[in-house]
Amino acid sequence: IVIVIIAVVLGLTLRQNKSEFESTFLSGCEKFNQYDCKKLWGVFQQAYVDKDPCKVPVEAYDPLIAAAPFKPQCNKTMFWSKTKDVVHGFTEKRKDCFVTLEDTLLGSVLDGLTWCGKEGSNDTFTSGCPGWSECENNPVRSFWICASAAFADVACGDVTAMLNGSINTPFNPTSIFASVEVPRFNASRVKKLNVVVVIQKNNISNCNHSSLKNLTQALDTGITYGCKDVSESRIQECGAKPEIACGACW
Ligand code: N1C
Repeated sequence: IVIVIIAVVLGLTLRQNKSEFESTFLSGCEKFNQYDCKKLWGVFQQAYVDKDPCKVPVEAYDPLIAAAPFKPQCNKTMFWSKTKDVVHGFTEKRKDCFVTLEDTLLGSVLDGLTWCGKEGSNDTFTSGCPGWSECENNPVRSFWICASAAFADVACGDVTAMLNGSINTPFNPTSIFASVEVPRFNASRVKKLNVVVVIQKNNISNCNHSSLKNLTQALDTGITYGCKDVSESRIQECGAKPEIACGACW
């Protein structure tokens, strides 16, 4: 009898963990109307369940992206690298100006989450999953690469990227921005890339940084490049004052 009770409690706990992640996914999804969230959950799970968590390739998420495709939002797409908090602090207040991947259904639902599967199980696990660089083909990293590529594919018009002036290499070749997004900007869709280097008190880089030369060289011929050093306080001011026109923020 004791064993049965332990087994039932254990079974319930495991089931609850599983449905906690599922509930997070579903409630995040339901904030966006017009999607069949149960169906999306099923498609999402198929990318990684019952798989070695180091053997989930980027393409595993293609069906998910196809089921919830990104809509082109010309002149409003915002990319970023190592500036997540500044960018989202700003974009959450100025949705009229810019949209990031986290403002889309898939980006917002999965932002900040960790998940993986296990061979021989149909469950989703949220602990004991491989870290970002522990193995290349892990479920979380492959998702962000797949989603970032698809998001960059639909970028059009003038696009913006916020980079960090407080680090040694604002345009880092190992970042998703440099390795996945920039190479997919297509001159037939993207007219100009506006880089904003976020300047804090102790900045060590700015628009003159040598890594940004590599960025200009990586751009498809035909895409114009511009760069501005903008203080973090100015970005916050623009977030706080909706009366400032998007084009006048910096
Ligand atoms: O490697 P990064 O930055 O250059 O990636 C940022 C870049 C953005 O332009 C986004 O479009 O790639 C996209 N992206 C996300 O939207 C995203 N949300 C959350 C990439 N990664 C994302 N994350 C998590 O941030 C992800 O799990 C990984 O750990 C970081 C990468 O951010 P970074 O190194 O600052």
